[in-house]
Amino acid sequence: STICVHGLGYIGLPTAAMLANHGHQVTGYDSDETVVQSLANGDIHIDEPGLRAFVTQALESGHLTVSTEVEAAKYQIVAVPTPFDDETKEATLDYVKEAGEAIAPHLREGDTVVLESTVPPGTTVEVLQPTLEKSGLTAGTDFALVHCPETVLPGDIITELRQNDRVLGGVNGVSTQAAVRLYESFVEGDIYTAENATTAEFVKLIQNTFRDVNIALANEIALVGEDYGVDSREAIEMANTHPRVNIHQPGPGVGGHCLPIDPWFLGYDSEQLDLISTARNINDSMPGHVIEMLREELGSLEGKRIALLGVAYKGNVGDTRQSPTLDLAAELQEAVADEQKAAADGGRSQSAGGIDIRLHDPYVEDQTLDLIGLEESVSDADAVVIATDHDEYEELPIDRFEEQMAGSLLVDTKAVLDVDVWTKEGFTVERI
Ligand code: SAJ
Repeated sequence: STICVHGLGYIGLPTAAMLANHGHQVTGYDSDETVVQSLANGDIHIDEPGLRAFVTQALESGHLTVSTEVEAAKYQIVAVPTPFDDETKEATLDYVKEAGEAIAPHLREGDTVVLESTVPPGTTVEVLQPTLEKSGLTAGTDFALVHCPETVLPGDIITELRQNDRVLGGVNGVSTQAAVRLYESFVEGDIYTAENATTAEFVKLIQNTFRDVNIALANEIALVGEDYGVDSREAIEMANTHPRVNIHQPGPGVGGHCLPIDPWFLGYDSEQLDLISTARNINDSMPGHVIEMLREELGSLEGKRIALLGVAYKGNVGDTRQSPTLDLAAELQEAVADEQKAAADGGRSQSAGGIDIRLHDPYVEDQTLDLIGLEESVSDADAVVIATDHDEYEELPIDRFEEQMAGSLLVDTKAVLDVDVWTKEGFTVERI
């Protein structure tokens, strides 16, 4: 079939390549000329294992072309960003609307439009449908309209795109079946059809909410455990031997572009978010807890040098979106500014220092972040915080740390270090 994929980002690009590599004729559309230009030159702008070869294969076969022009196609797939406004706690649906408006003039009878972007319940019908119907065609009768949420895990996108089960829901049964036929062409998992598009939207959101709330539970358990002097990770491992218990892992917060955001989408037209919003707030409070842990050992943070190892939002990826490490860095700066203000208000003299935060990450390539080498980052550090569970951090060079660091405090928020080994060498290892 001919397919036009809207948005060549984390989801749209792998999806377009997947469809092309399964024999479909695909146009990848993006409104950003630089994205399209670099892809046309064979440059893959998204950092994801295996994606370069996968997209190159699709481009070289001629089944995938990229363009800044929307084309008429049997299937229109929308995979555009739905950014979240942190102030209003609402989704920005402008890109969904724009996609609909871009598709409308090309829409023909018998076409199918699929929305893959994660959206608040009701968006397919209330936001996308009216913009598409400006074409004069009616959803459900003249063209099919369906929501089919993506569920892939960054770091394993290509495999999960193929293997995960999919849930899809259309504005009517004919719509749903039209989309089933498309996804059947590459999905090896099961395809489930929801009652309608709003249900499919809801399903996606509660999947990520489930994970977020469970991580909040793990984080709260860790905080309670600290009050009792209990190692929560050991306790969680023991608890999880029960056949119906599966507690998640505590950490310095929840990052990425999904879990910190999607639960709020459920509040779009509902006042019910109570446990869900509390869970969000617990997860958001974890960088603050790391600061408390540092203060407990170091006292004042003013004039201190702290190395933060791992800037990506999770292990073994280079993605820094909503990374807890960046929140931690910002909150450390604020904490020291508050210390200085309190000192000034109390008439005490201030040291000129501030706080020296050093960032290291073997995966992140962001030039704006001022990342430095591992040894340089820990050199003269009063404390090192391991904030992301990259595999590399399990094998940190103890002798170099001994030589380089000014202090001996390691805050291992993800429990990657062998505590006994490091303690034996004289380090203080604190875990969440
Ligand atoms: N985290 C914990 N403790 C845990 C598990 C994770 O603190 O026990 C943290 C991670 O460190 C990270 C954050 O949670 O900061 C999110 O990581 P993740 O691996 O749980 O999920 P994402 O955001 O990479 O991808 C999620 C996935 N959703 C679910 O597993 C339900 C993925 O399948 C979705 O496709 C993706 O969101 C999305 O795009 O919605």
